[in-house]
Amino acid sequence: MSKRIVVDPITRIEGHLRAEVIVNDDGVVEDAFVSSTLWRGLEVIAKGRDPRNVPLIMQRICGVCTYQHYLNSTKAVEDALSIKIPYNAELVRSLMKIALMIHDHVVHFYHLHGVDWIDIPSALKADPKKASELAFKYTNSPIATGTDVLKRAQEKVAKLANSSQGLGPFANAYWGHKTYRLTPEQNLIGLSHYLKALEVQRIAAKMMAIFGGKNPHPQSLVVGGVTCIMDILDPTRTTEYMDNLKVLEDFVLHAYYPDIKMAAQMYKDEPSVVKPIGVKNFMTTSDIMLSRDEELFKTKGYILDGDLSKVYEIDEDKITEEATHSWYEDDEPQHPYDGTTEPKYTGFVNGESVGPDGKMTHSENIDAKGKYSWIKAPRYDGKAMEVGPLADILVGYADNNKIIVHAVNEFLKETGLPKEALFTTLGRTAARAIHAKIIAQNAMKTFHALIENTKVDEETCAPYIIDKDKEYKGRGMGLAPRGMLSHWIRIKNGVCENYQAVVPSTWNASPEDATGQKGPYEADLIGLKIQDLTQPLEIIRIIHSYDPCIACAVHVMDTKGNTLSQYKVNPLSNGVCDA
Ligand code: NFE
Ligand code: MG
Repeated sequence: MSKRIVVDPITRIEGHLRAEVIVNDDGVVEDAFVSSTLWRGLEVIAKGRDPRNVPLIMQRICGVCTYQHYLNSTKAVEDALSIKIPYNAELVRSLMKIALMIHDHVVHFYHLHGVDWIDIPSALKADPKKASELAFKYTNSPIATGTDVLKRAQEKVAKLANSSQGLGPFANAYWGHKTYRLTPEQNLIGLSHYLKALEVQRIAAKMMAIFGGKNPHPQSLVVGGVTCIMDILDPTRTTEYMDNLKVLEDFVLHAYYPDIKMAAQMYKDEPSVVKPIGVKNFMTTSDIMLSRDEELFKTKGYILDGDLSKVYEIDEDKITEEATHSWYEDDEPQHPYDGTTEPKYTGFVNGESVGPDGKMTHSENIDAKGKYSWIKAPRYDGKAMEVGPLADILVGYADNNKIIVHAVNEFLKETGLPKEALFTTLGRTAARAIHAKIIAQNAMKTFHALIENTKVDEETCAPYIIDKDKEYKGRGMGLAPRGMLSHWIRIKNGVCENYQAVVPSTWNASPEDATGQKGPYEADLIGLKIQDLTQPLEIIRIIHSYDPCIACAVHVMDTKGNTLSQYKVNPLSNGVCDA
């Protein structure tokens, strides 16, 4: 008899996501549904606002890819008003993106997804000396793997384990699960890098703040360019960026990437991560300016059904979002310029699912026949698409982007994996490290281009006017850490008339559409064998490989419109807020 497993929340950090799977008697997933249980409605808030303010509001979609919505929203307004921004502004925006990308990739692997691969308590059993020697197998210049550093990492976790809080941030996981494949020594290397990555992510955040004023939510972009001219022209600021970039590059090349090689070698026979993925259509767009004529990810295109022999050009008119199974009024596919976002919450239905003791228990379940998620279903020409680092890598590979081809071939050679392994969960997690490596190795080109250009040109902002008698429309497209992101604006009477953001996690976490076609998360779960129904680590590992960001995907409110909380700020109270 089939059984239902509910995993909720799948991520606590980036908004609420729920997965429900139906398994057969062999523990194999026969059907899967993924639901975002959170709605924010930022696209609705944009309406009627001055287009120059909209990017600042859109930035609040997410504090993780914290710069990305600000940037793409700014680009959308610039596209609508036909503004060409100065080269310096392009380069600075690119440098901020580079910092964001590496920040996000490192945080994803170590702090959000790494513990799906690295069994932390197992690291306490490791011999630090052996682990220290082992680290040289994966890189000639390992980081944070000296015997003393590894011993200290063990001591830190042992102290947590013996404290009243249990394992602290490492509590509540499926430690010891049969599908963990690393040895204690390998787990210890991963643990040490987890701790080191906390420092590295802080450095990356500082880099964004050098040109952005602060992080999260940098403040230096305006429609027309950037405002950080004094930082661009100050050698102490630019040198600080450069020095920090070297730290990031070092960590990516000598910790993150080697750890992924280690994981790839050890997990290549673990069926749950090498199961072929469900949606084999991948889409990406060009991004990351290196210089006036060079972009790192050059291709704006897509591949279909895993076929690496043909790259298709994107026709933006074919991008739609529909809501047959999403909690919005209009079911029909809509182009984002004309997209609507009218909430229509229908809730969950009574049912049962496997409880923590393995017995069936009453639960509120997803209404698979009706509406079941706040996430819409984006489609390209009616097709579901995966976006993200794996898509960027695969489409670039298919398009013969030399940098990408070299990086992918090197990874396959170093790990002994076949090309097909890219089309798996393991491939998706590896692609993100390859992405980080490619960015880290090329970022200095953008930096030098900025230094050279500021010797002859100090422009950072282009003038423009908004004619209230004219109607405009424009979109900002680019790569966010989780994939292709687009913001779409219509301007009328000098204000935003309509706004839609079609976000990476929306593409990937999409529910079914009217034809029954599933989005990547759902399709990926089907066929998955779960070893222990009370410990569905395999589900979590697959979903985390996409790095779901539900704050982004549905852009908080109580569904009944109730006030959640009220804040009274007293400006004379030395910064203390009364909640
Ligand atoms: Ni909130 Fe985001 C990214 C965007 S969502 S993290 O990357 O855009 O997918
Ligand atoms: Mg949207």
